[in-house]
Amino acid sequence: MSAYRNVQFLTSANAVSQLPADTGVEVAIAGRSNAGKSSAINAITQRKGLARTSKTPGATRLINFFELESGRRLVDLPGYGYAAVSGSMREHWGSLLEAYFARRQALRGTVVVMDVRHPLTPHDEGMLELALGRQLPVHILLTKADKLGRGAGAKVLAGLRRDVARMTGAAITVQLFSAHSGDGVAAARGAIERLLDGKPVQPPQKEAPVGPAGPTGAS
Ligand SMILES: Nc1nc2c(ncn2[C@@H]2O[C@H](COP(=O)(O)OP(=O)(O)OP(=O)(O)O)[C@@H](O)[C@H]2O)c(=O)[nH]1
Ligand SMILES: [Mg+2]
Repeated sequence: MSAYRNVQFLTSANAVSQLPADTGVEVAIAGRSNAGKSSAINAITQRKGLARTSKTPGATRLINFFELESGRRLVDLPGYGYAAVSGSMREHWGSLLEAYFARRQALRGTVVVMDVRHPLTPHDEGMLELALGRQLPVHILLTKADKLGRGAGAKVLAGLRRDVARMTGAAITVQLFSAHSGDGVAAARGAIERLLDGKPVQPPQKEAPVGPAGPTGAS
């Protein structure tokens, strides 16, 4: 059974003119080529084979749109950082992604997928800047967590949380994930649902009351 009964592939785009109607809400999935974006989409929707996965980097060459429910979409972006693509192809993808992030009104947030064994490459940092440029939240999946022991995974998680915390003012949340073991899949689905609903992935920490009733207001 799928988590989304009517989930379906909607369309592919290789140019801004081919993007589907900019209505409803969507969350984009970005990440290095071969990081595990398409596998993450399949695990989260519980639909094997919905997004095409491959051992060969560069499998996803177009922007692929999947409709979870009417007006709610997941967007599989082409992977970046794949050395074997030609320079002109890389430029084409780069400008397509920039245009998508600059103009897409339906976009509510971005999930950035990183291999837990190689997190936060310079390309990932560029992606975070692009995704955060619109002041939209970012949720990071540290995937292939099954490749590391629990202790090692927890250490990478803590380190990355520390690293992204310095990107001041940005709403970035991080979790461990594995499409193979299923670890973190339910949490990732919850995060995407919150992004689609325009809610923070992690509710803000309770702060001490300020104002007349708070400590600063007492006379
Ligand atoms: N061990 C392990 N392997 C994974 C996991 N997720 C993906 N993989 C493998 O990593 C490879 C790439 O996965 P994809 O999901 O196709 O990666 P992608 O990011 O969509 O790649 P591009 O479309 O090329 O950008 C495949 O061989 C997957 O089986 C995971 O959680 N654990
Ligand atoms: Mg892919």
